Amino acid sequence: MIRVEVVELVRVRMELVTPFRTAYGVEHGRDVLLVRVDGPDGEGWGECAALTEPRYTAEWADGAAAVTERFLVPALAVACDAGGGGVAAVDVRAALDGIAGHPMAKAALEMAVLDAELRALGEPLGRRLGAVVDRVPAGVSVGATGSIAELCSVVDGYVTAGYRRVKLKIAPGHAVEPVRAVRERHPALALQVDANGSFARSNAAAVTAAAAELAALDDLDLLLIEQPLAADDLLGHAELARRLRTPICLDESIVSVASAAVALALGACSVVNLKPGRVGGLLEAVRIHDLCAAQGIPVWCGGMFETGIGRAANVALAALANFTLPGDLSASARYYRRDIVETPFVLDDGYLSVPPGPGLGVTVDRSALADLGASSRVLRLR
Ligand code: OSB
Ligand code: MG
Repeated sequence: MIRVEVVELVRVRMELVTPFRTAYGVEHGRDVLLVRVDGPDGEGWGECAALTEPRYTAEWADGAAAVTERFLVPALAVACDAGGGGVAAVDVRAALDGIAGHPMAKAALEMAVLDAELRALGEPLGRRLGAVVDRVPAGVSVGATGSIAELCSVVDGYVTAGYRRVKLKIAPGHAVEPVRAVRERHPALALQVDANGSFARSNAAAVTAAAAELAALDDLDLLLIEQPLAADDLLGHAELARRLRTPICLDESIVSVASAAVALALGACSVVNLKPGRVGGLLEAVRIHDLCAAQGIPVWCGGMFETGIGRAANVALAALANFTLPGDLSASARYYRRDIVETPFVLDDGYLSVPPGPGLGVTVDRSALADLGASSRVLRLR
């Protein structure tokens, strides 16, 4: 239980070190939304995973800020009033349940309350979530490039830096040649691909066309193919899984424990990408982790170009036992010239360390925020 008197919404534009091309568009940076809760028990920080534009999923940063201010913070205030001024992190989700959708906005507020609660208790997030290791292998997600030669040189750089797994973005017509070229240069590299749902909307002809192109990947020894079809096309993914040898992994399709249970029951995937923002919070992510563990389905932690704040949460989550594949968890410097936490995440022998301190275990760098031109809005709960 933590008493919340103030919610501060901090906005900051963060430019990516290199633009990131996917099947759905190019990301040049992120309009980051941070949520800070404060009160007599201390402060806590959360980061909203929403990107600048609603292309990956429906959420977007300005929309998340608006729904947080207008609906989520008032709902949290109601819960705090009912709880004598305070709320427990485990109760945040239910407190926000009256508002439909907006999982990334909700996840950020839950993260902030969880951070505050854990800091007050002196308990690290990893311990609360059930972490079993103190460092996690780092993977890197590589955007599409203008040429295969450029892709190979980018991948070479990450392999040299020590990344333990590489993910390549693919799209229809660009799913095989670039991946084959990387595989030929790096025969033993842990390699996987992500289509961001670009292989068509739900219809049988589209699944057949996707299978025809993606079948060529079966000889390239990939760990998995991530989200080939549209988010809602679970039957299509199940059909694809029957036609391909490479495991199918779902990202955009998995939005809750319930959707994960359906995907597993249908055989739509045999691996799950878990992003706390996409599923509405770290605590829901743990429940999906547990469901997958019980069914022998490995999970790994996806990324949303998080700053050190969201990264700290992802790394703690990825330290749970059933995160048996490396995540999209890269060093701060792979994303941003300057991170907004005092101790940026660095690669150590291809691993990132789980911060051992209380809560998220990171200290927000207010001077970095100021230098980056951050703005802030302070909302009072009463
Ligand atoms: O599909 O996994 C994805 C980034 C933003 C939105 C969606 C995705 C991604 C990535 C990069 O692949 C993950 C990262 O390194 O943070
Ligand atoms: Mg993905």
